[in-house]
Amino acid sequence: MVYHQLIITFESTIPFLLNNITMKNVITLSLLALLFSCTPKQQDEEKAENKRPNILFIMSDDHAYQAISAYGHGLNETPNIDRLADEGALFTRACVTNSICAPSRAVLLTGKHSFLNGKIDNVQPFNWDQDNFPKLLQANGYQTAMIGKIHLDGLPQGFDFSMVLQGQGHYYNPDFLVNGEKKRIEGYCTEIVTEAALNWLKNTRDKDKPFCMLYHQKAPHRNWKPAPKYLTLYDDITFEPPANYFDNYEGRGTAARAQEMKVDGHAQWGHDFKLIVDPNGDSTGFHNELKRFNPKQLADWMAAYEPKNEAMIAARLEGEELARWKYNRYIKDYLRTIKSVDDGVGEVLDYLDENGLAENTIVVYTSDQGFYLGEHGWFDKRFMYEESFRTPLLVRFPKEIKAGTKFTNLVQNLDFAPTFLDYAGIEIPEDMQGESFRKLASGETTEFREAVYYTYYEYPAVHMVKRHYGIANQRYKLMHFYYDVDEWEMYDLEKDPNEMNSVYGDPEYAEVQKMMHEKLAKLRQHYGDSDENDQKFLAAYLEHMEKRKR
Ligand code: SGN
Ligand code: CA
Repeated sequence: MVYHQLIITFESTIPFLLNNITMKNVITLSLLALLFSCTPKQQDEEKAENKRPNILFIMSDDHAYQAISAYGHGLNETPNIDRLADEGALFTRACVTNSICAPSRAVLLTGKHSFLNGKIDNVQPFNWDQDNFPKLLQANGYQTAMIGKIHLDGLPQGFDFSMVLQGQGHYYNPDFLVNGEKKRIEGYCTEIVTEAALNWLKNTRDKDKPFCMLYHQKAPHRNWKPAPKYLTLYDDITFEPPANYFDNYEGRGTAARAQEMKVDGHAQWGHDFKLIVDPNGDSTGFHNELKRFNPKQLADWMAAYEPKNEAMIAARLEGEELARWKYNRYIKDYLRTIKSVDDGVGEVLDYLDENGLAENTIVVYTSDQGFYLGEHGWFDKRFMYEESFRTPLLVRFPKEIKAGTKFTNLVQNLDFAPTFLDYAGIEIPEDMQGESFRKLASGETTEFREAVYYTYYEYPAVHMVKRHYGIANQRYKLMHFYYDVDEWEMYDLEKDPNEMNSVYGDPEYAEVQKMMHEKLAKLRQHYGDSDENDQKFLAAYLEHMEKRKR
């Protein structure tokens, strides 16, 4: 076919050449043409057609959907992450089962709720011996890698290659466990993780096997230290805080008032706002964090921050003005760290393009949970309120997912494991609790679960968000806060999308309330959760914390 076309082109454009050509030359020319017309990229693509798909799972830490431009909040630009929505699907109401780091990752790996996989909070150990989806992929011929933050102690199981931060990890000059061996790498964490991911893709993996790579950034986790090249990004902009930044928590229960996660109240002068000396002239202790920097990193940092810090102190801000300054310092640093995450996504997407892998690779971008960007006056997460209950989710798989699709379904992080197994053609174990969203994403069905179940346990602890569980469907959300309170809250998200007024106990909602209680009881039973579980985990947590004190 290609040969034929070549001859026709030759005939029509340069006939005199053809007249003078011998048969031997024609054969040589046509072989050459064949070679050039079928580039290595196309060859790869053709081979890939019959292959099981690769999985590139990109997870960042605490990345709020409000800070991805594809979600349309107008805060920042993330052109590379947005590509996944343009060329694939954007899930607008993806959510988590437990809005905190390590438990969220345990749910991702196991496809089971926290109360079943046992990792209920950030502090108690995770059992790596249990089944996880990378183990199953690996056993079925996949090459697997885990690079970046996993926040689960111990040597990761299920990976041919692992390079993981220890615990939270550091933004500057981080320590990694590379296949179990400790190694400090000089540089900026987000860039190092991207480089390692590319290196594995280019040089390490067995190219004859499908791959599954978990590429996990630490950013934009607290305390939001930007890369050297983005230290002054947004310096010329003033951000307007969300409308409910000055929330007074009327209309909600004790839990919303008792938290310790206010930008103007709980965030710290040093650790969060990066002042070395606070407005009273006292040392904040932040200089200790800078001891990790090398001389060049330190010089760049000081040059970028100190003039801004000095100007702020000289301005003697108070009240609302000070609260606005704090919001701006917070949001700018947060968004600066995201800029590096987005750059990294661009680099790996380019690699897929350049190597003919884009067609047959499922690319997912998500976060371990959402985050408050000043809504209700907060940073951090944990609550079942929308900003932290939801998480960004963008999925590209050109073979099955139509470009530019949007889904409002209640997809959960619980669904990743079964979904990936489904794509890989591997049987989904009976005890996985999530649901594959493959058919939903491809448009083969519009049916999906109607309501989701949520649990949160880490209390008393940093940020003081009370223990709670709840149910959400498309319109309503019912939550129960327990342990040192016994309070219910319910929200009508259609009328009150920012969850400013609980309608629990409102006679107008009596029917809805009854219906939601019934659904919640059913879901708890369906997933195997109960008050006894809550009490058991509470006792275990309190005992663990007691031991840690001793
Ligand atoms: C650290 C942070 C907290 C954060 C938890 C959990 N403090 O303790 O602000 O809520 O991690 O985050 S910091 O001093 O380390 O910045 S999680 O993402 O790992 O769950
Ligand atoms: Ca997190």
